[in-house]
Amino acid sequence: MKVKKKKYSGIFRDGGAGKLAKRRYRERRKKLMQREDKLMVVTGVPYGPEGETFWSYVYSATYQEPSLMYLTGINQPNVILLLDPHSKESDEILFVDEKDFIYEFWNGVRFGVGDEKSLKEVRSVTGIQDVRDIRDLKNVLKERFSKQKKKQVGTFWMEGITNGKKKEHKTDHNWKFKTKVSRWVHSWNSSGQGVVNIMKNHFDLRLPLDKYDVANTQKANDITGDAFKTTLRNFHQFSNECQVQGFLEGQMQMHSPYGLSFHSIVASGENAMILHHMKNDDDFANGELVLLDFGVRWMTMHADISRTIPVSGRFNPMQKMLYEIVLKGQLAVEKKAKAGVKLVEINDLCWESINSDLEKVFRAAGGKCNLRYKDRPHGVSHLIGEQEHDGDIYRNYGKEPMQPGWLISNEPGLYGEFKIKLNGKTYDEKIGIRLEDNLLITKTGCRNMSRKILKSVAEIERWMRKK
Ligand SMILES: [Mn+2]
Repeated sequence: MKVKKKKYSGIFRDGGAGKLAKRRYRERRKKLMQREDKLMVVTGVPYGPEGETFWSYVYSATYQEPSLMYLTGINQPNVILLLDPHSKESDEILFVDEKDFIYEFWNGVRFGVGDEKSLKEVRSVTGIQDVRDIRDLKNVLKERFSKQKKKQVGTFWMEGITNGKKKEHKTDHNWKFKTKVSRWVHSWNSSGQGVVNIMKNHFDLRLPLDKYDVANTQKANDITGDAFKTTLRNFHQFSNECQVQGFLEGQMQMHSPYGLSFHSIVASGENAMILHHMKNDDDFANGELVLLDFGVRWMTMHADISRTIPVSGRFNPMQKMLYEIVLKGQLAVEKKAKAGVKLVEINDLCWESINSDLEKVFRAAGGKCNLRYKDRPHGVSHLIGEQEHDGDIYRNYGKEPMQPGWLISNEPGLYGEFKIKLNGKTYDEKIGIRLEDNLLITKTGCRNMSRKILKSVAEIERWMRKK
């Protein structure tokens, strides 16, 4: 049987929209042009799927700068998009490297220019008609800039406010690109406004997911949930963190070619008090809990899930009590989350629920605890989308009313040393418990995209018993 290979799937993510993919990306670019109404340039990543540290054997199937991915679906390095809403010539130009056939012999197809056939290839796959050599960027931008009434150029970088102070993220490629373009624009017109940030409008468009991204998110959650279920069923075979990581990630990657959302956290016993424990090299001790934070991508969307399970297959009474306190906090968030509500509000609600239950349930039963933090260990929610942590990195979105289509994490946790005597038996453990689901915000409430991922004490124990 002859199978047609998906030649461009590695460098162009159609987002599940198939034949409509080009139109979908074009619509996004048009909307951004309407909002910004100015000349813009957006850069992709300057490095390939191995990232910036190729010596550490990192590989990510999806690695494009998310702002460029959102606007074009292109997943290859050294790509820059120019948008010029007032141009009569062409309102969008894609800049790529020269076609490199030796590179392709080794690594497979990559968009490039230099000959008519290669040019046609970029046009037909991406839908962008004006495609040029990236070495011409400066000259083309200068020429386009000279025709603008507004003497400014928009580009994307991360900025926000923390503790009342303006912050700018100055270590990534976006900042480097912004600095370069800024220098150019200043040399062409020192009296103009120079470079301005399009981050706000970009995120306003990008953060509410469309129907394709919602479907992709559901798929990512389903694969992640199935991998978790299979891991539970096989858990009796594992005696350390690394075995669980290998098995769990294998199960996820078997079902998605788009890579993991992030490096999995497998943290047993007191390791779970380290929020981002990633070394995953410890053996399990009898009776302890193990915290898993994991997820896979589908297309450009992510699942970001946490579960905490007993190594033995059975929660002890103290573990169950604490687990259910966390679960209750999580359900409070799910009940309250809807468009118009702010993340800071559900954050307060969550930690109030957990802290008050620690008093009313745990301490009231004679329990003592020494938490690793004052009132709250971390925020209960972050945005998810083109990035596992999406939206501005300073999380100023927490103070804005949530929009329908936002995808948020719901991840309460409890970390510290706990001691209690129950039914004549004393339990004394350093524990980290985190439960994380992904919620799609709607006008009237939210849809829990992770609802099928096993979570109750009874379900987890049942699946860990199944051989
Ligand atoms: Mn998360």
